Amino acid sequence: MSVKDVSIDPAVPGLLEKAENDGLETVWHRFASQQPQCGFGLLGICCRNCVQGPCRIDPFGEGPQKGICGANADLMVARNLLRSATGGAAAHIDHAYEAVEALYQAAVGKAPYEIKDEAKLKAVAGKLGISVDGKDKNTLAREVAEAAFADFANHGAAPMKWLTATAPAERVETWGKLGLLPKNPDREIRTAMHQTSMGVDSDPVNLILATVKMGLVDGYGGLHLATDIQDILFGTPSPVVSDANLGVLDADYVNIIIHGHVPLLSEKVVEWARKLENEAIAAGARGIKLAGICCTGNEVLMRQGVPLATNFLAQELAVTTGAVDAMVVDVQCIMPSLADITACYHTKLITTMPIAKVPGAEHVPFDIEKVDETARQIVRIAIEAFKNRDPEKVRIPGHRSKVVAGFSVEAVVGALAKLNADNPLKPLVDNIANGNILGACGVVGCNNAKVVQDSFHVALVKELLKNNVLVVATGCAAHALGKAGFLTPEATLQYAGDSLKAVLTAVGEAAGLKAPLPPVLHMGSCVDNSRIGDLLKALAAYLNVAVKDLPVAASAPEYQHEKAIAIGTWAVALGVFTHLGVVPPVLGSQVVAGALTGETAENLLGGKFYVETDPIAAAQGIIAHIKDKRAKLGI
Ligand code: XCC
Ligand code: SF4
Repeated sequence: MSVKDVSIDPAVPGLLEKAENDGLETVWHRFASQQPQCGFGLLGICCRNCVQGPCRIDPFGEGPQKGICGANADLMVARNLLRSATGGAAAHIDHAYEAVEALYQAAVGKAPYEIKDEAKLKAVAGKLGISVDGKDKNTLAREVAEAAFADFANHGAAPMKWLTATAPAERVETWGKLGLLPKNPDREIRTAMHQTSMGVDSDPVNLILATVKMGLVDGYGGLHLATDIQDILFGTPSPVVSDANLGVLDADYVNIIIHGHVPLLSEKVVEWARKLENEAIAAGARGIKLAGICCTGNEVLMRQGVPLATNFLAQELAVTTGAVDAMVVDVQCIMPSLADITACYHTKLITTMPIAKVPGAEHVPFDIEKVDETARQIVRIAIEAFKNRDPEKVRIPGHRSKVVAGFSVEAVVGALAKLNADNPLKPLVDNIANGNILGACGVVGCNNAKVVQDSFHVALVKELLKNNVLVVATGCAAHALGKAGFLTPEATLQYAGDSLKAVLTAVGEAAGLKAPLPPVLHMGSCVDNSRIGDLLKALAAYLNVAVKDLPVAASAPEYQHEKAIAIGTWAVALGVFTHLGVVPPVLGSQVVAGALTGETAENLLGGKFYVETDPIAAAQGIIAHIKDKRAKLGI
C-alpha cells in the first residue's frame, strides 16, 4: 500500500517513499488499514466497563437504546469522556509527581541536580505562603517539594493548595460555588475511576461536572505543578534561537533523538552529549547532534536550545533517515511501532522508564540517584551505534527552519518591561485596547492521523495572524508552526496584519532584538500550557476583569491524546472559548455534546468547547468570539 498527501511537512514525502522502499509501514499506512473506523466508537456510544458488555447503542434509534445494565447513550458518552480526561490527568500528574520527587531528592543531596532557578523557587514559595527569609536554596526547595507532597497526602476537606495558590481568585470562588474544587489529585483520579465503574453514577450531568473537576486536577496538579518544579530545577526559559525539522540531523555526527515528555533524564543526556564530544570524535564523527521529538523536545529546546527534530506523526520517519544512532524515549506519545522501524536500521531504541518499555528496545533504567551514569551510558550507546551506521541507508531531508522559542511568562514580561519598566503589561494591554492587537489565541496540542499533518495548525494560524490575532503555541502545534517558519521575526513581516506587525516590530526593537517579535510565541511543552494560564491570569488582573471576559481563545486543531481532553477541559473551566479541530467522541449524546459546546458550559464557567473541522471557518469562529468579547468590554 502507498499513502500520499498525508502531511504538509516538506520532509515527509521523501521519507515516506523511503520507508515504503525499505518495506516499512508507518502510522499513515495503519490509519488507512483501519478505515472505516467504528461508528459506535466515533460517537462514544460503546461501553465495556463491565464484562457483560461490550454494549452498544444504535444511533439511528432502531436497535438497542440501552446497554445490558440499562445505561443509555448519555451515560456511556459521559462516562467515557470522564475516563479519558482522567487518563490524561493521570499522565500529567504522574509526570509532575516525578518532578517533585526529583526536586526533593536534589534538595536533600540525593540526586545530582543543581537547583538552577532560585528566583523561580522564591516566587513559587511565595505563592504557597512559605517564608523565604534566611533560607538557603536547598532548604527552600525541600519545603516547596514538601508542600507539593502535602497535596498528595491531603486527607482533609481543603482544596488542592497548588490550585488555590496559582489560579485566579475569581475562578477559585466560581469553582467553589459549583463544588468543583479538587483536593488530593491522586484521590480525585481514584474517585473518577470509581464513579465511572459499572453501577455507580448514572447521572450524565453529574459526570460532566466531574469531568470539569478533572480538568482542574489536570491544570493545577499536573500542568502547573510540573512547570513550576521543572523551572526551579532546570531554569525558567528565556528566548533562544534554534532550528526545526529533520534537516537538523547531520550525517557527519552522532545523532541522538530525545523523545517523550519528562525532562529529568533528557536534561542530563544533553549535558553528557556535550561532555562526551571527544569520544564521538574518536569514533570518527565530527561531534554529537541532539534533536527532540514531542514535548521532551520542547523542554530541551526551551531551556537548552536543542533543535526540534519533528512532531508526533513523523516520529517513525525520523528513524527512516537512517541517520539516528539512538532514539531515547521516556513516557507518552511514543509509538509502539518504533521498534519495528529501528530494527530495520542500526538505530538503538532506548527505553528508560519502568512504565514505558517496548519489546525490541534496549532498556536503560532511569535511576535518579545515578542519573549521570545513566545519561553517560546512553550517550556511549549512541556513539557505539554510530560505528554501525550504514551510509547507504542514510537520507537526511534538507529541510530545516529557524525558530525562536523560550517565551515563558517571565520572558514575555521581561521583553515588555523594556517598553515600560514600571508597568510591563501596559503596552500589551494598550495595544489590545486600541485594537492594534485584536486578541490572542493559544494554538496547542498534537498531530492526529485524521488530519493532514500540520495543515490545520498552519492554515488556522495564517488566518488568525492576518486578522491581527497574536498567537501563542505549545506542544506539537509549536513544532508544526516551527517547521513551517512561523516562529521567526520574518514570519511577522510575512503573515501578521498591519497593526499586529507594527506592535511586534516596536516591541522587538525596544527589547533590543533588532527584529520584530515572532507572531507566534513558543511557550513550551504541553504541561507549559500552565504558562498560558498564568499569562491570562496576569492580563485579567491588570484589567480587573475575569479571564472569561478577555478577548482570547484556545485551539487544539489536531489533538489526539487523552491529555489534550484534560487540558481542553481545564481551559474551558478557566473560562476560555476552546476550539477543537477533530470531533471528540461525544456526538452520541445530545446531553453531553450540548452541555460542553452550549450555554450550560458558558453560563457556569464562561468558557465552552467549539468544534469546527475546517480551519478557515474555525479562525472565523475564533475571531467572532474575540470581537464579541471586545464589544462586551467596550473596546
Ligand atoms: Fe503528544 Fe506532548 Fe500531543 Fe504532541 S502535543 S502528540 S500529547 S507530544 Ni502535547
Ligand atoms: Fe454494558 Fe452496562 Fe457493562 Fe457498560 S456497564 S458493558 S453498558 S452492562
